[in-house]
Amino acid sequence: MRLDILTCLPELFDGPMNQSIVRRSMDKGLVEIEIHNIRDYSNHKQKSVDDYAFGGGAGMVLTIEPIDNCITALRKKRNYDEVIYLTPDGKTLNQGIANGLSLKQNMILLCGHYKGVDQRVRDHLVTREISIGDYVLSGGELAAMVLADALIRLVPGVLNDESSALTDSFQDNLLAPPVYSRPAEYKGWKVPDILLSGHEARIEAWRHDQSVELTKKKRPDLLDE
Ligand code: 6GU
Repeated sequence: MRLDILTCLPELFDGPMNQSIVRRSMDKGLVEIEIHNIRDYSNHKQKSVDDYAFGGGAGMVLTIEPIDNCITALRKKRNYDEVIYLTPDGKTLNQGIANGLSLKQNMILLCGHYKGVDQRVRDHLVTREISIGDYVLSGGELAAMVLADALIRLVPGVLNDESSALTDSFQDNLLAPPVYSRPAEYKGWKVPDILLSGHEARIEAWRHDQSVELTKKKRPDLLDE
């Protein structure tokens, strides 16, 4: 999987994209991430990437030219399966969307800022719009990192225990069961006996039961889907 992330704040990606699973996936050669500063594609003397909105109103708009220049330059090098715009009015990200996108090869993630991007970018260059929830962030960068993380951990070979992505909460619309580790008793707080029984089939049944009960209690909406 290759992700090309377009942003006017590339420094924001320095930390999170160089840690743990993301770093390892890149070191293993399973994932490539390149951050592009939209400013580098501006034809203005001041390298500006935003301008006033036609018709007036507060807030600057990311202009189409640098974004189109950047996407055009990238498209000359390879084909892209998706150009994803991160925006609070996009489709809310969930595990199903992440699973689907994790099968794609090359994707461009475009981070919005200010009052958003020129509508023509959305109409003509973007193939998909994704939000990470019903609240407003100051830019699409954190959302792009959330999406990247959700996708990268699904790429085969990225997780050490390949089955572990499959047992995540949400993977089958059920919350994950509780987990315990040593000691078996701490301050009188005990681990459920069944988990110490060594009875694999019964343990599996118990875990599934717990998943269903937890989901009913905490996220009944998932059972309706
Ligand atoms: Cl993708 N962008 C911004 N700016 N805010 C958000 C979001 C995205 N998703 C939820 N809130």
